[in-house]
Amino acid sequence: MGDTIFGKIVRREIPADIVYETDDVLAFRDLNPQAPVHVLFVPKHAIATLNEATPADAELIGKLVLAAADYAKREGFDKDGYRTVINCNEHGGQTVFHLHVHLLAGRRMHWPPG
Ligand code: D5M
Repeated sequence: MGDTIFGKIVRREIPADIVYETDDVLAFRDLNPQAPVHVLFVPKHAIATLNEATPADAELIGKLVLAAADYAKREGFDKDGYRTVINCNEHGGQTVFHLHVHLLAGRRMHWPPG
């Protein structure tokens, strides 16, 4: 699979506002925030989309989602709540083809999403 801007951020080749890191996951603020808090959680080992994920990726994807939850708790977003989103391909609104979880917080979210 091709490299993306998120791969460059993971390798520290381009700057990002990094807010959280584990051995397997990096999180940084979205350049185009859709909520007062908008952080992207990316696995350091790239998977293009959820379509490419296999059972071998189950542990990594679990760690990715748990990283978002851990950060949300650490920052105190857990009480009021927050939203996590994974977009997939064109209709899902995916623009960067390195799997990532959006964490949105700091305001009430709408449903259904647009
Ligand atoms: O989400 C891709 C998101 O990535 C979108 O909200 C913009 C954001 N983005 C794009 N480039 C950058 C950089 N360089 N830093 C931080 N955030 C970035 P998707 O679900 O693929 O639409």
